[in-house]
Amino acid sequence: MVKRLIIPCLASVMIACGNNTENTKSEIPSPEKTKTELKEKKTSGIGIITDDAKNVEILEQMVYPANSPVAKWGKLKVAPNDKGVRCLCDEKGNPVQLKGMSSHGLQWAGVAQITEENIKALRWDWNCSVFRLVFYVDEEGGYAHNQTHRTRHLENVVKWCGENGMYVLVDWHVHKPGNPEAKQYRKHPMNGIDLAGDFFAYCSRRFQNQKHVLYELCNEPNPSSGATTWPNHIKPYCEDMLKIIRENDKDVVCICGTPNWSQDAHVVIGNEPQDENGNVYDNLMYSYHFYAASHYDGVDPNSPYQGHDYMKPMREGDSTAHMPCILATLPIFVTEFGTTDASGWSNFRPDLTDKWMKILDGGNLGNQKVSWCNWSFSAEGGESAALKWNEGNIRQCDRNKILTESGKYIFKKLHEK
Ligand code: IDC
Repeated sequence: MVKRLIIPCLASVMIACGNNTENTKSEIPSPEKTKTELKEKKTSGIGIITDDAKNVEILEQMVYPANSPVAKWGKLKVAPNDKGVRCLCDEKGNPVQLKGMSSHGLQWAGVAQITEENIKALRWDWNCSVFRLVFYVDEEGGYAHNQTHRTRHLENVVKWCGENGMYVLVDWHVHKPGNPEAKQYRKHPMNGIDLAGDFFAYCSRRFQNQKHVLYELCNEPNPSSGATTWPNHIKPYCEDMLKIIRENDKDVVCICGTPNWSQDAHVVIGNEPQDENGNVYDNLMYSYHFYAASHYDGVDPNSPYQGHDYMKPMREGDSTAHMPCILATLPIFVTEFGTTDASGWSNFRPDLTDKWMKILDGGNLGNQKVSWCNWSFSAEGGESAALKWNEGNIRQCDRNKILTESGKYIFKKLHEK
């Protein structure tokens, strides 16, 4: 197992880290570029959606346990905070900050152990208010290759999270290929189905009455399979998905992936997804991802990634790069972060993660409190994993024995006020 995973992982770090600065630059349009190369592509057009998805039975609204996050906060929305900055809010419009764990790949379920008991433990022992459910698509046994992802994982986990009053963030895990418009997602070579459209048609119809469901339209768009830009690929993709979702669920919070492994949120500013009448969609957020040892403040002497300060643009903006404070400008959700380097395998850095936590807890010009999910609730993928091993019900295990150093750190963070 480990051998199989190391190779793609190292490759992804090399691309993730090596290309970051370059790609960040190329995403900031120069005036000439705006006119020519970045002319926006029209929506690609939605492909085949199956009758199964279109006609799926709509579930009745669930009742959430008293004192649970969902009972307290209800259906979330995006609204302004005291400073007028859009952010995640409860049903009444008060800012909320969700905190929780992300699953690993469900196709490697032997290591992920997403069971009913463990969802319960995440809510009541770990104090999570959100769980991110990750659907890798075309990678080894992912959603495209196995029906049970929908019939079992999606159905069960949405139900179990609801029964425990915990929000569930359903993530369409774009990773390889890195373009959400790639045929593997939009017109699958096996059957020609618009897999992404079909997935969100199914979810948004089936769960339209559930207050605890949120959608991440695409994890980490990236250039691994060719140029993947906000205006030409990601925005048109998100507009297609929103058209589908909003027909069934007019206000569910949706989070758009951003270019360069969800690190270039700034390219969204002034160019947010719009409906057919040209109105920017409500209740939209944008994702930002970091792996603390790779995406840090640029001054750590032990890091190979010298010089680039990833924190400053989020916290206060960066005038030399003509970047406003992202957290004072856009509603952001850190749908995935790691306490290690971007491979997930090594370099656990609680000190650098702490610096990020301060920013996410409102330490930014916009006073925006940023929700987060930690990668990952599993024993896979190296030091970023929270568990050392996990065979079944974590409640019956000695926490000190099953948690990794990262797991212990995150467990503590989840209990801080
Ligand atoms: C990694 C897994 C690894 C798996 C690989 C598959 O840890 O076991 O083989 O994906 O491509 C991300 C991605 C996430 C990565 C993670 C660690 O969203 O899928 O998981 N990472 O590399 N972005 C930055 C880091």
